[in-house]
Amino acid sequence: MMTRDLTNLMAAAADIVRDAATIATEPPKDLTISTKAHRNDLVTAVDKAVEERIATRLAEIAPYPLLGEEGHDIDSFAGRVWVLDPIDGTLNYVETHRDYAISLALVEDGVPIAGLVYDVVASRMYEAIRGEGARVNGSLLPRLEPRHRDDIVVITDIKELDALPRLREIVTLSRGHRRYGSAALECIEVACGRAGAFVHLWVAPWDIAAAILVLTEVGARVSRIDGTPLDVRYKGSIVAAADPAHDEIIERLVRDAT
Ligand code: 2AM
Ligand code: CA
Repeated sequence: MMTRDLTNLMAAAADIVRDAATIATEPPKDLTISTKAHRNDLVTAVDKAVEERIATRLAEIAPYPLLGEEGHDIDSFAGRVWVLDPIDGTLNYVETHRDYAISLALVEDGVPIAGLVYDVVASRMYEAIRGEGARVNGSLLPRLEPRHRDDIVVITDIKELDALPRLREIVTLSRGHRRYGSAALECIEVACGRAGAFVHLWVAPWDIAAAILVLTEVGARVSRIDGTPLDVRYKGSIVAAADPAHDEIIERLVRDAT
């Protein structure tokens, strides 16, 4: 598929995502909240309805297999696969009513080639196509300026600070830390230069497949917490940061034992 075809496909996918977002902003009365096994892992009927709407409409325009958090599985990552999180930041959706996103990536042989992250409440559509840069509502995002570890805001959570004492040191020496509760939007904060780094111990393919492309298209670096490459097909940790902060964080976390 030519880049132009991919651009047209992702424009159509963006329309589908915006349309499905109205289920979240104006949910039908019969959708009720239920809980998964963990009390913090809320899933609403809205997640499922958004996923259903997007899956149905994507099948009409580009019927690739779809991996979705709320009930769509795939046999393999061979060829092209849609990867969807219908609501990333479900707890925010339920509790704070902001900072949640729809994340949709097109992944080819395990590598994201196009991605959309829609910040629903802010009405901001972040888009990236591999090699073509990243955009927000159509405007090109600038490449990131170099940032150093001690000169950035770090997005991370108490779980990470408890598990990684050296991350706590990094945060103490940094400008401070933030936590928004949507991994996709937290990656976007880094991609837009508002935060210098995002560190999370446990993200799933649907949380980050689209946002990673936005990050790499603006020149951010992305890896696992031990500095090894991040393969979006597998769950695991993520360190996303501007250069050279990324190397400096990994250096402190893994290589610098003193
Ligand atoms: P979700 O809202 O789609 O569940 C919150 O820490 C961020 O990490 C959210 O983006 C959340 O996605 C994601 N996440 C994925 N798996 C998680 C897990 N097992 N525990 C906590 N957060 C998880
Ligand atoms: Ca989700």
